[in-house]
Amino acid sequence: MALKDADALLADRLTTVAGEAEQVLASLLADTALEGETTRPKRVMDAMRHACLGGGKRLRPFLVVETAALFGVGAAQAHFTGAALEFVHCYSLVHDDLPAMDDDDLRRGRPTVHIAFDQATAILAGDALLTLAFDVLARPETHRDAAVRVELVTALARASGIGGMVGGQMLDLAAEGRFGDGRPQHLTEADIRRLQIMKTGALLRFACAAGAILGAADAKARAALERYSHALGEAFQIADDLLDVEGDPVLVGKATGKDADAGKATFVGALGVAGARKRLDALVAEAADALAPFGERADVLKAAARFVANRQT
Ligand code: GRG
Repeated sequence: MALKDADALLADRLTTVAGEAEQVLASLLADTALEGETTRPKRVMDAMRHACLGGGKRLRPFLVVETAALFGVGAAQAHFTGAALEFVHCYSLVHDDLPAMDDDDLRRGRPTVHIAFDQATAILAGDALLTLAFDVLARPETHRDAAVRVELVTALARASGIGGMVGGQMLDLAAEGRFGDGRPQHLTEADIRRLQIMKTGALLRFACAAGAILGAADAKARAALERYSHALGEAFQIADDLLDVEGDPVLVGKATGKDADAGKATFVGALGVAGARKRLDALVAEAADALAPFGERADVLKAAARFVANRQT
């Protein structure tokens, strides 16, 4: 497929999947208490909906849906796993925005949860989103086979927990000098890569692994998607670092210029803007190469790597 056709297909798929994801998320965030629950207090439910609905590119659900499609799994089924992942992503943003973490007032162009509500509600909304994610993965609607559901639960727990996103966030805060003498640590490019692989890469890798898990993919296909998602994750982070330096806060939907102010070690800091752009090109090529075994069926995922690398939001 020509690049411009693949980009048009991607734009169409991103819009469609985001619309579907919004509906699934909204239905999972209903006020009605489920079996085993007593009641769902309205204030924290409102905060969870504020965190999850009406914004966001839904890149992670998109990756689950599109990788699952490679193995013949329908979107209606993949969306439950996509929603679970989006809940973890949204919880991480709510907690990351808190004053004790990155201290942001604006997210997705709207007040962050602790500004729109209060800090205690934001902490509880994040906690409830994280636990809801695993509730959703454990439901039969996610997959009829309980062994598949257990594999998804384990993979998401590891991607989001101490050896994944939470661990990466801790390394990031430590690198800022939060826990020592207050001076930022010097990180090598390899240190920055490891931090990124954990903090932002782990959830993106889970998104692609989830498609393969749902589709009972063989080891070769799983390895190809793992290679793709590694390249995509690094490209995503470099693009994020570039947006912080060069992005338009109105388009990005949050404050920019924060990394340098916080003394954060970033890819752009390590490689320079030109070096970061060169690395982005290499990662987009690597992502496309990794998907070669799937042929044209993976064109939309190749286009997603280009989109992630060039994104303005
Ligand atoms: C609080 C445990 C804990 C972890 C926080 C993800 C994270 C770790 C912090 C977010 C800081 C940040 C802005 C990282 C850059 C990558 C990132 C996750 C950007 C936001 O993701 P997008 O662009 O957002 O997919 P949307 O709004 O489109 O969903």
